[in-house]
Amino acid sequence: MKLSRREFLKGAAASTALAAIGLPGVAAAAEAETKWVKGVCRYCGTGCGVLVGVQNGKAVSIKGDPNNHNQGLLCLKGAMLIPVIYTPDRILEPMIRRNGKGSELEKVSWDEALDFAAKRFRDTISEFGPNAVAYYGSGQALTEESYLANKIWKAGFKTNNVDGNPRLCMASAVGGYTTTFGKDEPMGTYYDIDNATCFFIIGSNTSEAHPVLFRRIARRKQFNPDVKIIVVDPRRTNTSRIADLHLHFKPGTDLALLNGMAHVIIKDELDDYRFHGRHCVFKDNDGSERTFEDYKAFLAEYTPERVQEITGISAENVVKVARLFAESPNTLSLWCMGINQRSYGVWANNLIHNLHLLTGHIGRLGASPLSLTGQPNACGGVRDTGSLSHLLPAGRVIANEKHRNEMEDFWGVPRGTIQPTIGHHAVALFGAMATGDVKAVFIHCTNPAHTLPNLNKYTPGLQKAFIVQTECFHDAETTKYADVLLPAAFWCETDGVYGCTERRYSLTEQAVQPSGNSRPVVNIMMDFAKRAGVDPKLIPFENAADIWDEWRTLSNGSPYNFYGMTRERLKKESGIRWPCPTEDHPGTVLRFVRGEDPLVPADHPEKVFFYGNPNGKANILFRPYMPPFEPADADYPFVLTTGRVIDHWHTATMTGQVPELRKAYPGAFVEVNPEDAARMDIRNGDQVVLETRRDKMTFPAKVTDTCMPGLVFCPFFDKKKLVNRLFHDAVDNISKEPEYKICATKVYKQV
Ligand SMILES: Nc1nc2c(c(=O)[nH]1)N[C@H]1C(S)=C(S)[C@@H](COP(=O)(O)OP(=O)(O)OC[C@H]3O[C@@H](n4cnc5c(=O)[nH]c(N)nc54)[C@H](O)[C@@H]3O)O[C@H]1N2
Ligand SMILES: Nc1nc2c(c(=O)[nH]1)N[C@H]1C(S)=C(S)[C@@H](COP(=O)(O)OP(=O)(O)OC[C@H]3O[C@@H](n4cnc5c(=O)[nH]c(N)nc54)[C@H](O)[C@@H]3O)O[C@H]1N2
Ligand code: SF4
Ligand SMILES: [Mo]
Repeated sequence: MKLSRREFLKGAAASTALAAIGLPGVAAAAEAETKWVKGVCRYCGTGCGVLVGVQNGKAVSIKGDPNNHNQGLLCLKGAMLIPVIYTPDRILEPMIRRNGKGSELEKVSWDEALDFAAKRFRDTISEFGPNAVAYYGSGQALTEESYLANKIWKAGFKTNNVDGNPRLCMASAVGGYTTTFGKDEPMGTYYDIDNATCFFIIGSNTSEAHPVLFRRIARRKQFNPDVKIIVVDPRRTNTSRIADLHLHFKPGTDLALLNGMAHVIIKDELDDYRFHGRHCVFKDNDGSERTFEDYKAFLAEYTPERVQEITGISAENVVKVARLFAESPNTLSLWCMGINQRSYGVWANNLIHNLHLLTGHIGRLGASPLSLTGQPNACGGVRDTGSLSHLLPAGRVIANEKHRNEMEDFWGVPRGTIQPTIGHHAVALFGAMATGDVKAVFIHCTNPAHTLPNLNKYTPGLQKAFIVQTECFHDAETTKYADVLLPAAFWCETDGVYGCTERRYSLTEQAVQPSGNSRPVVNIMMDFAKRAGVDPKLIPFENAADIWDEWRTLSNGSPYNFYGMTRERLKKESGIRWPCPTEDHPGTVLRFVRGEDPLVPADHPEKVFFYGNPNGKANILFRPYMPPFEPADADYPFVLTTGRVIDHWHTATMTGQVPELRKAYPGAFVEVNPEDAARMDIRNGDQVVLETRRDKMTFPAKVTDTCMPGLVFCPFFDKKKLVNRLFHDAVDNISKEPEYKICATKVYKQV
C-alpha cells in the first residue's frame, strides 16, 4: 500500500494531473519497468481513456490514454484513482446479516452468502410471484453486467422490475431523443466541440462535471475568439465564467426561454425552412400532426416580453440569444441535469431539439443537440441494453409484443415469458418496497440510501425489503440496509465495456487481481441466478467477454448496431463509436447522415435521414411552459437546488478515500447570495438552517455570488448531511425522473 501510494504520487499520475490543467505531461521515471494496461476512467460520462501502470501485480500509476478522445488528459479525480483501489475501506469478504436488519454483518463464505441470498429470492418468488423481486442497477455498472441482469430478471425470473440510477439522471434525455427522433442516443460526438461556432450550454456545469470536455470547449474558444459561448444557468458557475453571455435566470423556467427563442427565430425568419420542411413533422402535445402555421400560433404567446416576465431574462437578451443560436454557422447545444432533473425534463429536452430542427443546426460537424451523459456507462450499459423497467435491448420496448417476441426468440425462451406490463421505475420501486409489494431486491453499483429523493419516505423500503448488495466500500450508506453484502471487484480488477456520451464504447482490461475475496460481478450474478432457480441454459457464459459476444450479436441489424466491435478490436483500439456493423467499419461520427452512418442507405434520396421514426422524419413538438412542481412561495421563499462539486463523485465513497480530494471539499455547505446573506446577517461559516416541507438541516454558509438572490445550493456528496431528506419526490410524468433541481425552502441563521 505504502509503495503504491508513493509511486503513484511521484509517478505518471502527477504528470497527467498537470497535463489536465494544461501543462505538458512529463514522462514518468518509473515508466520503464511498468506494464501499462488500457481502460476507461471510473468516473464521469466524458469517458476518458486511461492507462493503468502495473508493477509486481499492483496498480501503481495512471495516465491518460493518448489514443482515446481525451488525448492523454485526465482531471484530478481520474488522476487520483489508484489509491481508491487499495483503500482499507474495501469490502473484501462476503457478509450476511443472519438475524435480520439491525444485527451485525458477519463474514461468511461465498457459498453461504450466495445460498442465503438465492434461497430468499426463490422463496419470495414461489410465495408472492416474480414481481415481488427486483434489480436496481447503475449507469456505472459494466455493460456486460447490465445486459446480464436484464436477461436474468426479465427472461429468467420473469419480472420487469429492472431499473436503476439512470432513471435519476438520463431518463429525461432518453425521453427527449425518443419522442423527437424515435430512438435514443445523440447524433453528435466530441468532434462537434472542435467545430462549433456557438455553444449553447444549458443546465450543465461542464467545468466541474465534465472537466476534460470543458477544457476542450475552452480551447476551442481560446484559439477561435469569435466562437460564442452562451450559458443558461441560475448559478454563476465556473462554466459561466468563460461565457460571452450568461443568462442568470429564475430556476425552472427554461421551457419559456426555449419557446421564446423559437418565437424570435421564426419572427426574424432565421429558421431553415428547407430543412424543417423536408425533415420534420410538427406535432401537438397529444401527438397529432400540425402545420408550421399551427406552430407559429402555438409560439405566439412566447414574446420576449412575456418570457422576461416568466424567467427574469431581459427581453433584449431573449432576442440576443435566439439570434446567436440561429445565425452562428454551427451551433452545439450541451445540457445535463439542470434540464433532465425537472418535472418537465422530457419537454425541456424536446424544446432544445426543436431549436436545432428549426434552424437546421443538426447533422453537420459542430451543429448538434448533444446531451451530456453523467455516468460513465449510462449510455452503453443501461440505455442501449434496455436495462430499465419499460425497455428491452437495442431500442425495444416492453409494451410492444413484437419486441418482446424478438427478445424471447433470441434468448431462447418460450413466447410469453417476458411480461407485457412494465415494471416499477426507480422511485416507485422504493415505494413498493416500503408497502411490502416488492420484498427482495438485488442492488448493484449504486447507493440509493444516499441518493434517492425524499429519503425519509424511501429509506423505510430499504429497511423492510431483503437487500442483496454488491459494493466495494464499507463507507456506502446503503450497506447499513444490506442483508447480504457481496464484495465486488473494483474497476481495473475486472474487465468490461463502458459507453460514454458520444456513442463511444471503450474496454477496460483487467490490470490486477481482485482485492481480497472480491469477485467480478458477472460471475457473482451468474452464480446467484443459477442458485435462485434461473435455467442455466439462459446463462451460457463463462465471463464478460462471452456476454459481450452475445450482446454484440444481438445488436446486429438493430439501430444500435455495433456487431463490428469484437473484444479483440476493443483491446487494440481506444474506443469506437457505433453504428459499427462490421469488423472493418471505422465507427460513425455523424449519425443519421448519408455517407457517414452505415445505417443510412448509400442511395437514400436525402442527406439526412432520421430513421428512428418510421416516416424518416423528426418531430417538432409543441410543449408549453409549465412551472416546477414546488416553486418558492410566501411560506418557503427560497429555491433550493443541489448538484456536484468538481472533486467528489456523487456519494464520495470513492473520492472520499483520497485525502487530496477530501481536503478540497471536506463537507457539505450552502451557497448563499451576498444580498440575501446581508439581509439575514449571515457570514461565511455561519450555521444556516434549510427547512423544507419534508425536513430541516443545518449547513455552514458559503457566501458567494454563484447563486442568484433567492436561490441556495447544496452539494449532495456528504453522507453526514443527507440533503435528499429535504427534497420532494415529484417526477417527470413521461421519464419518471425526479426533480432534484428545485424545491422550496426557508433559509435562516441558526441561533
Ligand atoms: N465532479 C463530478 N462530476 C460528475 C459527477 C459527480 O458526482 N462529480 N456526476 C456525474 C453525473 S452522474 C451527472 S448526472 C453529471 C451532472 O452534471 P451537471 O448537470 O452539469 O451537474 P449538476 O451540478 O447536477 O447541475 C448542473 C447545473 O444545473 C443548474 N440548474 C439548476 N436548476 C436549473 C434550471 O432550472 N435550469 C437550468 N438551465 N439549470 C439549472 C445548476 O445550477 C448546476 O450548475 O455529472 C457527472 N460528472
Ligand atoms: N440531491 C441530488 N440527488 C441526486 C442527484 C442530484 O443532482 N441531486 N443526482 C442523481 C444522479 S444524476 C445520479 S446518477 C445518482 C447517483 O447516485 P448513486 O449511484 O446512488 O451514487 P454513487 O455514489 O455513484 O453510487 C455508486 C455506488 O457504487 C459503489 N461502487 C463503486 N464501484 C463499484 C463497482 O465496481 N462495483 C460495485 N458493485 N459497486 C461499486 C460505490 O461505492 C457507491 O456506493 O444520484 C442522484 N441523486
Ligand atoms: S473528465 Fe470525467 S472521465 Fe475524464 S478523467 Fe475526469 S472524471 Fe474521469
Ligand atoms: Mo447522473
